[in-house]
Amino acid sequence: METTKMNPSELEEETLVTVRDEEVEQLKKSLPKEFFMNKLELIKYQGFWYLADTDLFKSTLIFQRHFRARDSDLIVASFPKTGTTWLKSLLFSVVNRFNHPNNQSPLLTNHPHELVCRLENDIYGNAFDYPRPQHLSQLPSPRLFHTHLPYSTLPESIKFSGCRILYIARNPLDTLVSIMYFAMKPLKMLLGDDFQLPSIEDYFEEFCAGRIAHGPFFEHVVEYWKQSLEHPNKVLFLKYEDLKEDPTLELKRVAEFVGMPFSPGEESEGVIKELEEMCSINNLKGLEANKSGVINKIYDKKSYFRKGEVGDWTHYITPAMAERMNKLMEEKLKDTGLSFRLLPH
Ligand code: PAP
Repeated sequence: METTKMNPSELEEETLVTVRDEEVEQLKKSLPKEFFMNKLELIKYQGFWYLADTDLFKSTLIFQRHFRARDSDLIVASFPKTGTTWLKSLLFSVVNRFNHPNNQSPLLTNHPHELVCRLENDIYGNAFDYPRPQHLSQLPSPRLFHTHLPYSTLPESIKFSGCRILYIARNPLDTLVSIMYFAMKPLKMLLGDDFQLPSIEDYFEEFCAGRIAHGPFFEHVVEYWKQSLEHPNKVLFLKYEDLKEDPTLELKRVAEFVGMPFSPGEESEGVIKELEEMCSINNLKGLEANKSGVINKIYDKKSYFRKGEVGDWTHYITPAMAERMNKLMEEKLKDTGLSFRLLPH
């Protein structure tokens, strides 16, 4: 199980992989900079934006240099707030469905982010509760991981080993609203109570300019989309809106992709429906394990479960803004064959 922990004395005997602080600072200085809301420094590294004043940039470098993928690894990839938590819970349930009955699933007692850890942050960062890199070799296969990194910046061993990637994408307007809600507390912590929280209009401008952590959004999505077309056995491209519309179909795609298809017997016994129900937002939201406590010392566990709807943006985004986003989307997705549904059917 991914939650395997070691005690500190075992840790000391291991060599902790790292990148020297001076090197990180040197690199930061050489990179293009911008300010989110004229306040929060962002640095552009390998074509994408990172927050400068957090440990995440350093741990991203460590992850890029040191992670060694196994052919059997399964990696959830996503732009933030596009359905990561949902896909983590679905993938975990599919892969572990023969290991325990549903009423003993670790999902009932652990937050999905604790079961499928984020490589560049949970694992190579300094959140001590998670398995450290030196533990990774001891984890049983298939290991389940997550990353928010764009495809082009992934470690070579992920790109060129047999490991598989499951990418989840979501329409930009719902993604944007979800980011706005989620970022409130971390922004206050980073910038202080006096900081005037950005409005939806502010977020909209920054998002359209691509100036947002892990952005630009469309470039992130298109990179994975193209890989999924060129290498369909390597990258599975899922959309939040499709999962909402037909979870059974999408869950079957996930199970087939990871080499654990549902048998006709499982289907007729309602196994797929049970997994859907277990991973539904209402069920996960109601679990004690997801109601209190924090992830990575900052993020409230409950903040990963808000509304979970398609089209929630209509309550915040004006028709004029939506029109602008539509134009941008057309331009950015032109000739890719990719499109997003902005409203439920
Ligand atoms: P992360 O990238 O920081 O891990 P992520 O899980 O991708 O966040 O996004 C959270 C969004 O997924 C929230 O959307 P909302 O703000 O529009 O409501 C959250 O409610 C939604 N979400 C979480 N779990 C589920 C689920 N089981 N089903 C549907 N949506 C979900």
